[in-house]
Amino acid sequence: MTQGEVKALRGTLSAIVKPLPAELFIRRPADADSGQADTCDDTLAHRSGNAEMRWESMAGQGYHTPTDRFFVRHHTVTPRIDAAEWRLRVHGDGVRRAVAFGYDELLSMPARTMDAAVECAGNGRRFYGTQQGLRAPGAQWGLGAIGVARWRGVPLRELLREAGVREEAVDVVPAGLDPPFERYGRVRRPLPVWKAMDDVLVAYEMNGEPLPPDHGFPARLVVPGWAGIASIKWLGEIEVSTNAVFTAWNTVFYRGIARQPVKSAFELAWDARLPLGEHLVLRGRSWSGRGRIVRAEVSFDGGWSWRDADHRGEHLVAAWLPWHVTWVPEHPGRHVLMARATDSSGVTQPLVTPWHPAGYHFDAVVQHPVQVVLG
Ligand SMILES: Nc1nc2c(c(=O)[nH]1)N[C@H]1C(S)=C(S)[C@@H](COP(=O)(O)O)O[C@H]1N2
Ligand SMILES: [Mo]
Repeated sequence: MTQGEVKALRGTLSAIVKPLPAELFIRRPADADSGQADTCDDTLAHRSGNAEMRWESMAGQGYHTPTDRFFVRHHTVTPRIDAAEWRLRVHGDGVRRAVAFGYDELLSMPARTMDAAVECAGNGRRFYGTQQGLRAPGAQWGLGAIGVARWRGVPLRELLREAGVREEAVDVVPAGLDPPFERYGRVRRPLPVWKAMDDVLVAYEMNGEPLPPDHGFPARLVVPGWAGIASIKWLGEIEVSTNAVFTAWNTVFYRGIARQPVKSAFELAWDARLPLGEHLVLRGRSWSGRGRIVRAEVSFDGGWSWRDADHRGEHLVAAWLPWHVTWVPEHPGRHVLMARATDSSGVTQPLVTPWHPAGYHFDAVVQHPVQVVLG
């Protein structure tokens, strides 16, 4: 086989279509040694599509996460869908009539643009083990299972209105066209009808381009503030039900979670090398699914004292707040950087997150190690 043939073959076997260069991504395979098959992220390692964004790759970037480094999280593989053949069906006993939309039809409807984060509920899971001494099963994400993009599409409520939502409707259940996941069938995550009618987008564009295959082409949901699983990719159908609906994705996995908690990250590599005695500008971002970020603080002494970080007030409800602080490292060797934020609901990141058996919603301050070296 030629190099090209090997590459092509690998392409057909891998879960993710886009390149995953090591300077942009960390692969996070399913948790092989947990012995626990019932956690969502425990797909077989060779099929699992977990690629974490390296936070240092956001340094020098603008507000949005460029698509080439946006994290990817799949239950199986990226399906290749022909937009000309594709239909999005809206049906169920919660609507007056079943309707279907083609790709061109969707593109011709009144569109909205929205800056919003998509973040995996398991983002930060590894710190249950590394900081709190109790490892949670599942992909061991650092803080890079989040991205903020500029999404464009049609508000979900417009599609639901065309189908005529009944007063008795309770749940809206979008399903993906990716292959069924183990014995659980297609990825389906029920949304309460109030959220579906509020701010959910049926997105067909990401950062000004058609959605790429890995991020849901031809269309995906973007559910602001909620755990990533709500933002179903490769939408094929939406069932509206007058009963509460239960699927694996609100019972076995991701049970009882909706809004994402407050978190913060530095745009720095893990164990980054920083020059001694220089005026450094350290940058980071904070976000919350529950409101705007109103304050970001940084500590260089293990949490004894905190300094306010500066920001320009660019803090959108459903996205993140970029901030920066200056620091002159005065001693060589290992240091720990800490950042914490407060959102408009009044919540400040704690030092310890209560244990969660599936490792969701780690929101404690992360201890970020750096090495100060002679410039
Ligand atoms: N159809 C489908 N939608 C899906 C998933 C999936 O496996 N299949 N994964 C979900 C999860 S768990 C997350 S965190 C986000 C990740 O979105 P991204 O890959 O665009 O970053 O997609 C969600 N939507
Ligand atoms: Mo996720």
